[in-house]
Amino acid sequence: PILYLATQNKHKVEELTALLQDHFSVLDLSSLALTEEIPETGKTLTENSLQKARYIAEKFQVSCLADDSGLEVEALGGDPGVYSARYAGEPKDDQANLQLLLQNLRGNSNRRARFVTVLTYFAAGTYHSFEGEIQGSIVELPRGTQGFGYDPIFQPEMETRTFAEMTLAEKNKIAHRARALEKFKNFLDETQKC
Ligand code: ITT
Repeated sequence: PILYLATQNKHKVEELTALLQDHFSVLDLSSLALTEEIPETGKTLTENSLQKARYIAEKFQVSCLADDSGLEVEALGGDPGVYSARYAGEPKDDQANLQLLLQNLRGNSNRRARFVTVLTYFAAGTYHSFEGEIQGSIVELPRGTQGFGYDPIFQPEMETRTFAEMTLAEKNKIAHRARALEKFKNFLDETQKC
């Protein structure tokens, strides 16, 4: 079966494709005539994930999987959360977001944070959502060059390296996105048994 990834983030495409290619022929949006940004106006990760999946599924009549993710920092009351992509304003800028987060946490000894991903699978008019999370902490200074987004400042619990110091395969063994995807795969296995 063919599965479109309803995301305009090439790093998500990479991570998701690595985990899904045994189950699907995975396609990104480059083969669809999409010129606009996928609308994303919800107040929660779940709303946004569904909105993005529905938009692509209905516009192109395809089965798809959307991903909405956020970094929740305890000392910042859960920010940037659903606003993670535009924390430092428009246009989206990963480096500016990460620097602003470090600045807002400066001098704060509570560095606890978690990453959350909500995946939504939209196929044949119905949808299902799957959440994955990982606990960790925000380091003082960025480390590592792999990954994307907030990876250089997020160190998962029980690890000595940030996500940006791990290979894609290492990150994909433990990360929020991979955990949500594990639930999606279990769902597929269950429904195929019926
Ligand atoms: P799409 O909406 O097109 O999927 P996006 O990049 O806008 O792509 P989100 O709306 O989910 O994605 O925004 C999530 C933000 O959090 C964005 O700034 C990412 O860089 C960051 N982010 C998401 N997953 C991450 C991960 O695994 N590691 C580090 N940062 C991540």
